[in-house]
Amino acid sequence: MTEGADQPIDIDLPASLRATRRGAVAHLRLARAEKRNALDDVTVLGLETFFTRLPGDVRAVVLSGDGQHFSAGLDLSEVAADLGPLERVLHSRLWHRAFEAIQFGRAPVVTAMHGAVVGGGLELAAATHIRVADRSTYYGLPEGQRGIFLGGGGSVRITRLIGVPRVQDLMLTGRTLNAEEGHAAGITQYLVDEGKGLDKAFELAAKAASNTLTTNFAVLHALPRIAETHPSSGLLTESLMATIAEMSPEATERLKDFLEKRAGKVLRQS
Ligand code: 1HE
Repeated sequence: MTEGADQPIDIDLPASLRATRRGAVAHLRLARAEKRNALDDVTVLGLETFFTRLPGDVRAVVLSGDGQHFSAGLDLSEVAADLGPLERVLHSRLWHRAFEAIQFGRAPVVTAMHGAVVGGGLELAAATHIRVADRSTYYGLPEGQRGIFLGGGGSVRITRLIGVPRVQDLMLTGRTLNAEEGHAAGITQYLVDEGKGLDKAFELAAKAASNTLTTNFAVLHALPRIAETHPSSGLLTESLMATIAEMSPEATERLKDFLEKRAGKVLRQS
């Protein structure tokens, strides 16, 4: 494969999602720009399919949105008035399933955001591991104004990112946060100039892809669970996970490389 050239990925996806790969990094695009990447059921199911069927040699994923906005959230045209309560609960559970497949999937996911990141769009980004925003990005939770509520995991994940008081403010008042405010609040780990988000996301994904599979598994699956568990159980889980990671053949190689001066040092970055 030519380094840097995008190759197709053989997963059957709806037209609203487009997947390619660049070496070990897959690129998944929300490709419904004419509807501002509003997330309809077909797209949410497609997200679940993509993240559960990711080829084993894909080591990281970049997620982005086509057009002027990352995502306008839930496709409001699908909120049918005649749905019963159970159908509505199951609809929300579909989102939960799809986003769990992202958060607890096999590969780290870096989201490149721009323009509107609202409602379910922000819930989607919150299920990924690293968020990069360019300066055109803004965030909102218009559920409050639409007469609905979070349903894609936002009350769990967005509150953990920015805290209950900020989520209450966004939902009660319709306030939006700009890219700088969102960064200060903790939504993003990286804030870059307009148009530079995708390059930054690929740079970060390539770094994550170069880690060992065991370390990335521990970071994705063990770390968030340890953080939520009772400290004494967390510490035990940490020791067990550390043992598994240290005993992987790649770890032995990497530790030897460092001790024999073949590995990079941890230097200050500008
Ligand atoms: C949509 C949606 C949508 C756009 N569902 N069709 N989300 C919201 O409340 C956000 C609603 N959207 C907006 O506020 C604006 O569209 C944007 C600020 C994101 C972009 O504005 P703009 O001027 O670029 O685009 P537009 O003209 O508003 O939209 C273009 C088309 O997309 C238009 O359709 P058209 O047939 O007239 O061309 C819009 O109707 C359509 N569109 N957003 C359906 N969201 C699991 S629970 C999660 C709960 C939520 O996510 S609530 C938040 C819903």
